[in-house]
This record gives sequence, C-alpha cells and structure tokens, in this order.
Amino acid sequence: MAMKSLTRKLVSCVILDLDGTLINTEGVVEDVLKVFLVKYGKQWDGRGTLNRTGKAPIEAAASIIEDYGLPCTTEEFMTDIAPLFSDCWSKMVALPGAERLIKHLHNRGVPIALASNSPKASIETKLSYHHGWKERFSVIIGGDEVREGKPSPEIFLEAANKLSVDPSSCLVVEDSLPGITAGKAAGMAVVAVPSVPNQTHVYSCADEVINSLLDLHLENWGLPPFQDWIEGTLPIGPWYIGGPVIKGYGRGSKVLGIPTANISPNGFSDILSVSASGVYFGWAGLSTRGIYKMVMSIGWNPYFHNAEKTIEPWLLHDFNEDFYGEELRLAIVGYIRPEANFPSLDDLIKRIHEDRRIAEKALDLPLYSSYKGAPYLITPLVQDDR
Ligand code: RBF
Ligand code: MG
Repeated sequence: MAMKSLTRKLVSCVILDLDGTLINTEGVVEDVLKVFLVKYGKQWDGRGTLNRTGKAPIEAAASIIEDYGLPCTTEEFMTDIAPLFSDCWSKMVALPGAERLIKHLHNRGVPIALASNSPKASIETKLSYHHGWKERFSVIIGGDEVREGKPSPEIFLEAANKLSVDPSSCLVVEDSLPGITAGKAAGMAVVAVPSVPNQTHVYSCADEVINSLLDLHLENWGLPPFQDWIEGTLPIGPWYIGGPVIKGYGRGSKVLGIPTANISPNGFSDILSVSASGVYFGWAGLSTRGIYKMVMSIGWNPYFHNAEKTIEPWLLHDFNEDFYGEELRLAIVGYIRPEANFPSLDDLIKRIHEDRRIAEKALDLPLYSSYKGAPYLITPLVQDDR
C-alpha cells in the first residue's frame, strides 16, 4: 500500500509486536467478550475495537467498561473474565506470514525481539502454542517489565538496548496505533500491519502500511529478502474448502464479465477471518464436471463497498452452462497480492485479468500442479454430523 518516502532507513534488527501482529488475539478476545457481555445484559457490537488494540489488558478492560457502561470496576472485570480466557490461548493462531517471517529472519541471522504490552507471563503462555517461536527471539519484553507501555517508546528502547543496537537500526512491525506511535517516538522505522480492516488513514504516521505480513518486503529496509516468491506467486497452504455455489453463473457475471462463483462463507469463517484479504489461486473441482485452474479473491471488494468478507473463485474455463448450486471444491495453493482499491472499474478488471495470467502460468509449475490430483477435489460430499 502506501510507502512514505524513497529514502528509507536501512536496519539490522527487527522488533515485533505479538497481539494482532503475529497472532489473532483480537478475534479471540471478541469471542470471549461476546459471551461475557451477555452476563451484563449487553450485546457485543464491535464498539471500540480500534480504541482497544495495542493497549495493556487493564486499559483495554477499562475501555470496554466505559464503551458498554458496565456496572463493575476494572479489577472485578479482570477477575470475572480471566477464566473465560484460560482455554482460549490455543485459539490464538498465527497470522498469515508470521511463522514465515520469524523463521526467515532467524535463518538469515537477523536478530529479532518481541515487545508486547501484555505481561511477560501471558506472552510466555501464548508463545507456548507456537512451536519454535520463543527460541528464535533474542529478546522478549513484556509490558510489566517497563515503567510505561506503548505508546511510550520505553519498551522499544529497552528492546534495542538489550539487542545492543542503536534504535535507528531497528524496524518495528506493529498492528496498532499505540505501537506505531511508540516505535516512531523511539526513532525507529515502523511498518504497520493493521489488524482492523480499511483504516489505513489511521496509520499514516507509519513509514509503510501493508495489508498482511505476506506483503512485507524486507529488502526495502536493507534486510535479506524472502526467497520463496516464484513467478509473482507465493506458495501457501494448501487449504481445502468447498461448498455449494451460492452465486455465480458459469457463463459470466453481469457486472464485470468475470464469471466468479461464490461459495457460502459460513462453513469456513475460521479460514476467512484469519486469512489476509487478497488474491489467491489453486485448483477447483466441480463434482459432476472436472477440475479446473482457479484464481480467487478473499476480501471485502473495496470497489463495491461490500460489508462482509467473501470468497470469490473464478474458474478458468469456458463453461457454456450455469453451475449454480453445484458442489465446488477448492485447493488453495498460492498467494498473488493484497486486495486493493482501484481508481476505476477498468483498472480493477485489467488487474484481475493480470491475476488470471499469473495464476494460469504458475499452476503449471510442479510445485502447484501436483495439487490438481488432491482427492478432496473429487470426493463427493459426505454428511458427517460428529
Ligand atoms: N475487488 C476489489 O475491490 N479489489 C481487488 O483487488 C479485487 N481483486 C480481485 C481478484 C480476483 C482474481 C477476482 C476474481 C476478484 C477480485 N475482486 C477485487 C472482486 C471483484 O470486485 C468481484 O469479482 C466483483 O465484486 C464482481 O463480483
Ligand atoms: Mg498489537
């Protein structure tokens, strides 16, 4: 997305935030809040998410009490809600590209620090569900180990100090405004990876705003680049998802002349909620017809101001019939680019056709073509109620 200036700083170390940057804490917190607020006769409506992200737990609690007018103290709130969190740690999954980033930097000898407003003990608990992460950080600092958490620069300055480098040699990766503010105040380069969608303007003090960690270009900061991009594509997954086609015509959609075939997002809200919005590709199986190359978008389609995240595969084949209602199976194997807004419909259509070319060519590479034979693509739907 937006890159501020062409004279970017070159760095030698990376400092990562944890919640919302490496793991999907916010989604899990939301699930807990939904259940918890019912106790007070309130209904979760997503209020204040932007205010809460990046705050220390106690401050986040205070802001929820205020937002929902709860009749309790912050301490009571924290005590009451704690048990609900205890079996949630394992649901805090790695965000797209987190594991890849940590491994890559570590393998290439770039020192990495973790700096989080969460208390050290919760950081340890969260990390324990992600094999091999803890060992790869040279430094880990919790919010309870500094006098002032983010947005104070203290936690990042302490991280630089422990890494024995100058703050100006550090790149901070952050999802929240307090974190970005802290990083800039510490004199560091800051890449924002917003965990709240469509709020790019809020992050304008960052040096760069990207859509997900998959879009991080380390070479922009003088760091060793990722080596896994192949012909404009990044191997991911494979993810297998499917369901009946709920929209889509087979012969061409009315708006763009691009025959996409929506499947209902209900069954895989998990995959949807943690996957970065963007363009992906892979193989598509239609139960009675065959297996086809496929390029797809996951996201909000900013051009059309959609309110919900959708999955919209385009089967790369000339159908002369509709396949509405048929069972569609997908093997998603690669990523192409972040979702973007385009100045005109023409630009959007041009870009989607470019995505098609990239996907069609890449799917002939052995790396991707091998998934064409995945049994999932042709297995008839079996009802399993267990
Ligand atoms: N919509 C957007 O607003 N921005 C995008 O970057 C975008 N990329 C797409 C890429 C592919 C491969 C496909 C199939 C669709 C994409 N769309 C995007 C969604 C497009 O707007 C959608 O197909 C229309 O809503 C027509 O149904
Ligand atoms: Mg965060």
